[in-house]
Amino acid sequence: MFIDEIKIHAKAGRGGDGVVRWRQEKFIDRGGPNGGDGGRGGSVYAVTVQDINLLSKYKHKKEFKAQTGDDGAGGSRHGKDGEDLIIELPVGSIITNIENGASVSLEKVGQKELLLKGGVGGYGNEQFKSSINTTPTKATKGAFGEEGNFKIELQLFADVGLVGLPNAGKSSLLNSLTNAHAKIGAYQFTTLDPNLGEFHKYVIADIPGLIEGASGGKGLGIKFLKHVKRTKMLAHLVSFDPEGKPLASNGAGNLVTSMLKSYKAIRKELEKYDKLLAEKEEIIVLTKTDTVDNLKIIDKAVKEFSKLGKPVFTLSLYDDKSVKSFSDALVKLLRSK
Ligand SMILES: Nc1nc2c(ncn2[C@@H]2O[C@H](COP(=O)(O)OP(=O)(O)OP(=O)(O)O)[C@@H](O)[C@H]2O)c(=O)[nH]1
Ligand SMILES: [Mg+2]
Repeated sequence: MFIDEIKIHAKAGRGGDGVVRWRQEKFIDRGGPNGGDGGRGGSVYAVTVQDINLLSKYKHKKEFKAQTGDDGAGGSRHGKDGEDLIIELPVGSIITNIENGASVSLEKVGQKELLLKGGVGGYGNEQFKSSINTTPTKATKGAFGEEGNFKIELQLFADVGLVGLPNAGKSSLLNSLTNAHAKIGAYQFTTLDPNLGEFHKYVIADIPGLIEGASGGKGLGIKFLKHVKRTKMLAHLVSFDPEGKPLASNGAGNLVTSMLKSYKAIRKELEKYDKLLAEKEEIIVLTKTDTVDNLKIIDKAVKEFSKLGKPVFTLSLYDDKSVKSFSDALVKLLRSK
């Protein structure tokens, strides 16, 4: 299952204690102080990785703890530092410290952020040696590491987000343009989790679950709309074969009208969710042209959709040329940004 929000508790390591030790010298009962300092406790870091399914790995792991520093030792030996704890999180994660509200956004693979600092080690008695006190019996304890509760929320980053009614052909298009292997089915809501694919160094996301009423919770509701938020451009797919009905029963006018209607219904959901979403750059992709016998219907649809003032493309997955020319146009569009 795709998980895009988790809560965790994390704790940095406590510093090791400083110790009181004495040099062993012949004939001297108590040599000079040589108790070493404690090691630093391990810190907790978040590191960004590509895998968008990673949060599900933490479903049952809610506690994270970095290593404690070792105590100092005689012979001025410094305790070993505790190992840092690295929590891998998917790119697009927003980490919020629940107590103080501080938040950091992971936007690039490899990005590393300090979440909690390990405690410093305590001082050994050697540190307290001075001209007036040559035999200090004082050492200090290691400090506690920071700890905190965090909310981690994933909001995908994508260059293109595929939106549209169920069955519009979003996952099919994602698979044919990218390395993705999204599930495809001749029924609605085949896709229950977002899928990502790489397209000429850009990322395309298949955003499932939009139907009329989605912003009010219908279908998969708004669960995935947040992933559209940080998507640079929307490709809105509208199928020539929305219900799988034979076209004979549909006049050209009827079909194009119903396509416009379903387009507008989705637009309304986007707007209701977030005005900014609706203002995003959008291209319109009219899919499944192979299901249309009368080419005039396609022309009419292109004409009507073009009135919206956005780029309009037509394609069929059974027509390689149409996929290729869409793909070329999309690359061009993305590169022009
Ligand atoms: N005839 C035809 N069928 C297509 C084309 N593209 C996709 N399909 C079919 O349409 C159905 C739905 O395709 P999907 O890619 O699963 O659609 P989707 O938009 O991802 O659907 P959801 O995941 O349910 O939102 C599948 O049976 C596909 O084989 C096309 O160009 N022509
Ligand atoms: Mg799908």
